[in-house]
Amino acid sequence: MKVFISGKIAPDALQKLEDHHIQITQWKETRQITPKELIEACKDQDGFISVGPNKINADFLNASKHLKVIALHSVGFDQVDVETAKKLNLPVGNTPGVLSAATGETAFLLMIAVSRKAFFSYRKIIDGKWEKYEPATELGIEISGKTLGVFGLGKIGLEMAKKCKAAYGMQVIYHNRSRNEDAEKELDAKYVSFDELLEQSDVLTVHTALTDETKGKFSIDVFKKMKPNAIFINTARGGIHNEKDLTQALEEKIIWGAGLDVTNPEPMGKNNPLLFMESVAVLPHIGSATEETRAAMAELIVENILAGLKGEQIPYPIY
Ligand code: 8YV
Repeated sequence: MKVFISGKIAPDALQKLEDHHIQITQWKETRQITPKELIEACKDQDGFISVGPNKINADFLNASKHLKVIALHSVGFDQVDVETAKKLNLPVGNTPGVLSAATGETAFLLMIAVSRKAFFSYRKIIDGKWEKYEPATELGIEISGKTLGVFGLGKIGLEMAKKCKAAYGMQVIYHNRSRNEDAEKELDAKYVSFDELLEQSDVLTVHTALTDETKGKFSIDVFKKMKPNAIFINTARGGIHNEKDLTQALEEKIIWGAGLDVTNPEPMGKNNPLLFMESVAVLPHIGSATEETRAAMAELIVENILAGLKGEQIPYPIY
């Protein structure tokens, strides 16, 4: 059996596939594979491990119906045309659960970094601009005792909320499509409407999937309903906030700061104004990038591939 991988994955996982006598072809260039190259690369394959933001759209799926399985190197599957995959009866699997802790840690890191203008201050040193002591300029704000608002309180949101409550005694409010009773019990989290979430959050953290419903949800009208001291954190998908509107909200001090692990587009351009703002911290989509999590993700990928190649039900299907 043959599997194409559009990037590098944890070596143990590669070894496991090879132990099963699977012939692997890997995309090793530093640039992302193009849609045309991807179709070509999957032509003679039995399975495909999708690393990176490949569009698993109708064009790709219709040209690749011979595949027995597609294993995503992600929990998010907004890049997949699920309806077409279903129609073609082509199993697609993801990596649920195992990246919640790492992504929660990234959201927490961004919150603290933003609150103390850490990235901006660091760049001042690098740029040789650490000058005389100024007690009343470029000040941060404190987090202790403030209100954390979670937009999408699932597994990742829960990890972030637990840390915020334990470390800073934050009150947790959340908005979801459905109630999260476990979080209500465990963290005394309070369910609120979307508008209440905007009005009451000191830190608003996004942990929902990118869907038609959430695409561009955080627009200027939404930012205008938030507190002027609010910090906006997004470690989910860049498409959930409108980047132009977020920039405006920060420039016009409609909100206080923002921490992003996801941008739109990715990669973000090096001259993007957000990179030069005092109370903004941007990371290059490293939410799940820990040794532990990437190894765990790779294990689930191997399970999906092995089952799919045998024609069995894959253990982590997206539909
Ligand atoms: C992935 C992610 O690393 O799982 C997700 O949804 O965003 C990240 O963990 C990223 O999608 C690259 O494959």
